[in-house]
Amino acid sequence: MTQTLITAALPYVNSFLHLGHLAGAYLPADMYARFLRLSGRNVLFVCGSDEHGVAITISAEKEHTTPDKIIDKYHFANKLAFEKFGMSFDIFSRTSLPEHYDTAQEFFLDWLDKGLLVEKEENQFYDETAEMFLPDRYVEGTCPNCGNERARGDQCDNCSANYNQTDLINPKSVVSGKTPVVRSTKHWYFKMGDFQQRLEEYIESNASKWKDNVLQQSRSWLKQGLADRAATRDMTWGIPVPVEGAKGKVIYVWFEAVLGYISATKEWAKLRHTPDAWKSWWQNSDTEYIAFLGKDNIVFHTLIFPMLLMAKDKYILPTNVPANEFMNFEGKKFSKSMNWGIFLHDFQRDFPSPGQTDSLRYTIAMNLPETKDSDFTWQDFQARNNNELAAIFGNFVNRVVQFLQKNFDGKVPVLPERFAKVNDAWKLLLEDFSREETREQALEKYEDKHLRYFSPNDVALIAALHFGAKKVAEHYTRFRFRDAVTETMNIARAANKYFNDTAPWKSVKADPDECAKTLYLCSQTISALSLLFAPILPNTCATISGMIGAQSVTGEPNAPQIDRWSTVALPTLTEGTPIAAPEVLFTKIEDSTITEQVAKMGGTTAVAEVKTPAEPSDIIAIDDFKKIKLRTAIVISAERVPKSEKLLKLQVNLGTETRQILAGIAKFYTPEEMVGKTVVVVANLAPAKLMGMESQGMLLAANTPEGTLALVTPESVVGAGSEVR
Ligand code: B3M
Ligand code: ZN
Repeated sequence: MTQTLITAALPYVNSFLHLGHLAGAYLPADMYARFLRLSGRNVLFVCGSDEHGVAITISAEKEHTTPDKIIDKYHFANKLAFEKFGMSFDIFSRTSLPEHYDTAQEFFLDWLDKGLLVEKEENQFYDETAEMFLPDRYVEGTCPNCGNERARGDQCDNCSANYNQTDLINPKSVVSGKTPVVRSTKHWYFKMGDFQQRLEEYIESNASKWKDNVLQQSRSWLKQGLADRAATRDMTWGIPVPVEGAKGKVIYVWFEAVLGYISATKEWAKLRHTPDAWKSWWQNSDTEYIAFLGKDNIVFHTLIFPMLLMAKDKYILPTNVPANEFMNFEGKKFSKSMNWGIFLHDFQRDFPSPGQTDSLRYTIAMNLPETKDSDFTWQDFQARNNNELAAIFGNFVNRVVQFLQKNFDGKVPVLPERFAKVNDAWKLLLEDFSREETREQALEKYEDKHLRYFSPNDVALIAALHFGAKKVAEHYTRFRFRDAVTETMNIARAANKYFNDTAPWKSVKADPDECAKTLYLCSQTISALSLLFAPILPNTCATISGMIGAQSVTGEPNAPQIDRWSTVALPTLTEGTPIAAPEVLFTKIEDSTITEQVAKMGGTTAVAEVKTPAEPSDIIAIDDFKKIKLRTAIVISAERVPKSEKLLKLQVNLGTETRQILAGIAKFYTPEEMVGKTVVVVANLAPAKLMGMESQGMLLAANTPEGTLALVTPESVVGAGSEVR
């Protein structure tokens, strides 16, 4: 198969994208697409918004607006957020386009023609108050499979079970909150049983390549036996069932959304003025098709979608479905209602630079939930940025470029006479390497042979590039993205080690020829790293390309189809090429920044105990106490106030705002100790001036028997801005 079609699940446009979406499907899909393009493969990467179904209409009701306003709002917001995140889609389409209506209706009529749809009157939940049938998520209840009390009508988020909504225990209408009644309604049912055997064969023929979680879910569905499944719903929002007498019925969202990949490809073809070009992807046995998605979408892509494609004939089926598990945030499941998690657009507002976007991509990539659920923490984000990207990759580039500025006129060194043949020798070395499987074998066999032009350090560096790139490629090909990223960073580590081991700051005086060669190798390594990191850090790699005067090659769509990956270890920069002054590729992230972000997540109500004063005359009414607004706050920064023994100047985050507070605690707490602490603040105290500075609140602290002060802090993590009462 010579070309690869990549799809990423079409996100519902009922909410903003959060980092969990990126980890589940989008980042691996983008890394994969970029890697393949950089390897010279013909790639088409397709995505778009999923704009129908109950997820959208419920959101519209919640936001007191209409579904078409909802889809516009989130479609454009998500599209922009994806762009800033560096998603290299060839097209990001939407299922509300006429193209998609035509495609979905065409498929539906074809199923009807082929006798694959049967009309049946069946029982469904009906809300008598709202006077409507309750499709899918319009009903909630207890999962018949695991007992989760907040299971949805079509699927349980806890155990991923799918069932008939009338199987729900204790069902409640989401619209009125009342218990629905059962009424009969007519629908078109897809005869899935007809495809049982072909689907079994399809799944088993892929068993050696597919991930365990994907196989297991698919097999367990098949084991239960495929029953008829309603392909229509009683709703007005959606694609109308193109049959007479079907007023008020639409095609079930899952039976049309998956076809959205095809419609999106049609739109892509149309925009390029080659309207038939979509066929060379979807109806071409030379296409390998990889579908990326999160674990809750598996069977829709391994069974339902293939079934619809089989039914239509001529279409290719997914070659692989490398679905991921879920990513949690700071140890807890993402929850929109609890404000727990990180929305992409919030991240982009607080960390707008392209380098910071890359740090996010890197951190998510290192924590991809490939085999089990994983966790994103802000501390990890900081550590990955500071200790890996900045300290290893950024540092190498920086040291080399600075050294070139200082000693080589800011240019790739011209090779001295003694080393004039280095490029030829380099080629020969790589030819020898390419005969060996592993780096160890290669070094053992060929190191000595090449010592005429290269030092052992040089040979080790070139081996790291060659075998590293090979290993990374293998990981990508097997959908092991975490390993791919780890291995890429190991190459950068080897580069740093090379700089240390060759110590050019010594050889520049002791052996200038050797130094020139070392820096020649270092310059080539920067160029190689800018390619190897491109699938993960496209922005940074584009910046580096600019610095070395090279064309930016980051696996973007429509770039010339050249295999650069397999020759990445060869020198590409010519002697004397100017290298621009170093740009800071990764800025260090301070503790206070992280504290601030942690403070923004979540926020439940804290209850502090209040002791009744001893003297009856001190007693106040509850209403008097209620006048004092106590809130938790997180200390973002702290510093001593010059000429004051007592005061610390603090910046504290109250959840919705940051305030400056001057606190008389300098004798008992150092500024360093204070940063990151959660304190209790009187939030509605009139501002006061202390030593010429404004203090916008007061901290609570208790007197200790030793005559010192002890801060009042909540016993468990509550976040910033929680009410204390
Ligand atoms: N819209 C799932 C989701 O956004 C769903 C995927 C459709 S893929 C065709 O969670
Ligand atoms: Zn369940």
